[in-house]
Amino acid sequence: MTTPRGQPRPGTDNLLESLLKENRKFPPPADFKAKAIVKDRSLYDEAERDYQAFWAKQAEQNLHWFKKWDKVLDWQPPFAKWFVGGKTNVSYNCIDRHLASWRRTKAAIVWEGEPGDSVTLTYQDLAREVQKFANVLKSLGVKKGDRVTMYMGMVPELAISMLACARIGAIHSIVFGGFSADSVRDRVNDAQAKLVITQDGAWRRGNVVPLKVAVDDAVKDNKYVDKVVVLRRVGDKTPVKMQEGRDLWWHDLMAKASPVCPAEQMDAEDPLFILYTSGTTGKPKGILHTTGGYLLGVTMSTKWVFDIKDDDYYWCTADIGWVTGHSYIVYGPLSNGATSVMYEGGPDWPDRDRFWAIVEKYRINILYTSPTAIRTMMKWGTEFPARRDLSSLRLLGTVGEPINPEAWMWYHENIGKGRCPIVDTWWQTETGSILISPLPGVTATKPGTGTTGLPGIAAKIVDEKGKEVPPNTGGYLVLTRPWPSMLRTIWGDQQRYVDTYWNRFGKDIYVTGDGARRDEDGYFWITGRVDDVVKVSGHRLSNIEIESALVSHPSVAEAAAVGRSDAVKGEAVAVFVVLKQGQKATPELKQTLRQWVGEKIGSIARPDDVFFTADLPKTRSAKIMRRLLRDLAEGRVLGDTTTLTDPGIVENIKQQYIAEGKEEA
Ligand code: 7RM
Repeated sequence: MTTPRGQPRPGTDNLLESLLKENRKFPPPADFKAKAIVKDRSLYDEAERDYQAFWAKQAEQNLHWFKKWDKVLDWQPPFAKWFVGGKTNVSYNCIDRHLASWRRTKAAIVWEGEPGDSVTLTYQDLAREVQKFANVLKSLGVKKGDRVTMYMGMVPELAISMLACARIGAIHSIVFGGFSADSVRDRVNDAQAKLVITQDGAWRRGNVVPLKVAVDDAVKDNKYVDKVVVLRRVGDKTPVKMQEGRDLWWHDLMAKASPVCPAEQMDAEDPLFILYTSGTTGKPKGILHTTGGYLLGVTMSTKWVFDIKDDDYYWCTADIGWVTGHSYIVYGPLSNGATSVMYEGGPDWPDRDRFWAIVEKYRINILYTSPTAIRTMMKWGTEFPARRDLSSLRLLGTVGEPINPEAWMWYHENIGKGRCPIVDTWWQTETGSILISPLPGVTATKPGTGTTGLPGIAAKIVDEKGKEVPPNTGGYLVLTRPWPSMLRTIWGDQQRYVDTYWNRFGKDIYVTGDGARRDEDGYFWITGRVDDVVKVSGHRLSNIEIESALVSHPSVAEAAAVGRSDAVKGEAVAVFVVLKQGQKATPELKQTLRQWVGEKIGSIARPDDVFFTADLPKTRSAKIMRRLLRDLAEGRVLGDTTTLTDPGIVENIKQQYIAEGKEEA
């Protein structure tokens, strides 16, 4: 295993250095605290006394159950079952229970579309659309437990599809619209999806990204998919070929569908969705979340962390194709009966003030975005937020990667005008919901740290042997107690679930894959991944996946991919490529390879730097020395190279680096 980035390598890690110097503290503003849902530490104390009783009480008070559970937790490490025997339905909790009150006419989803479209769906509207689409699913033969893959942009119909699946017990698997046809194929095949939902094309900065053609390619030789539902979004802008007997238009199906479809009574442990995420091998992992525990995790964290109230307009800028969108655009907010704003487009279209224009238009109160977005805005300059009225904002959040204190301060001053608490929320696809975060009315924040575990969550930092380390020492971030929204398994690969998360320090210790340290206040400072996972603009990618894409190119013999730090994106991808005999290392080939990876995986994976090398640095046991390559890609002084088979290789790569002017002075 590589050295955790939490282990300081002096003079090498800018982020870590700035984190170590950070000691500004921001207590909750008095007026915020006075009105906050959580004002004191009693929830933490209660959870520590008996975490199972604590979660049971929350589940009882905050969710609707058709039948109460027999047992709160069945924990056979590393397998957990929560609310055993309980019956509930996620769609019922997110919709039906709000219909009995004044919330029936409240805005559930406020959608801001790209070329000037906008739509507001009240809870009643949502109830109608979801039930209609649930009936469509049934009419297409989708049954409880069947998998449905969605490959869509940020349209309300995506949320409607999710809730319709949840309503009838079908398991959804959403593939981010920026992924390639190959990625869709792998995910559809792995889940053995019966149905795919897509749209003709998606709007992106005034252009159309075709989606249906990618699905055609992805399901070409597929044995399981028997129907493809196509939403018309861009119309004449992109022609689609509808395959007779397989492809059906969303609007045709919906026109005939009945708006009455009662929610299925689901077992608390019935699967809700699969979401593929990059791990340390080339094959993405299908993270499986179930019904009751996941719903409780997102419901409580939304309430506690975002302090969501009935008159709030809440906007999470993530894409629903990632877990943040699942949990904090759709399920968490809707379960709380909140108004969730959903935006289809990019941050700089038609202009760089688009986010702030949306905040102004809807008078957004709570904004949840990523450090990359904040750093991008920071780079664009304060004139863009200054153009707009941001006075409605009362709470700001970030997620996806560590936030550097400079970006935190910029967010605090220029967006929050020094008035809004910032919640830096740490979590993963696997954790289902936020686990480490300040509570805005309780916790004094410091720029760059997610502070402490939420009520009921137990986290610590351990060394190579699993022993807890003293304050301010880097190590591995682990979780030492099961939590309701934890993943249950990896779809179709139980062994990989055990091996990836529970095999290093004991079968009841969850290994997050992150390096971190804890300060004297007990706050967690996440320093980044310690495995072969990169976070580019907060998007999770696997080094090995990128390497596999590269070696599938006819000119490439061998490849290594690493993440290097990037001032805006957090991390960027650098690749080292060994060409096959007779292939010429040309600038054109570099371009071709960058594009190739973009086509194989998705444009987010396109490498920033491509280096050609005659050989890759390997240990005597033939392992690629990625740490060394990372050092090289960052232009750092090289560490120990004594275990290398041929130190000359490194020298060659270094020379190339210098020749391209990448090394610091
Ligand atoms: C929600 C999400 C998970 C990985 C995780 C970390 C990194 C996420 C933060 C963070 C520092 C944060 N899911 N990460 N949030 N690092 N501070 N607040 O991003 O599955 O795509 O990625 O993201 O490395 O392990 S994810």
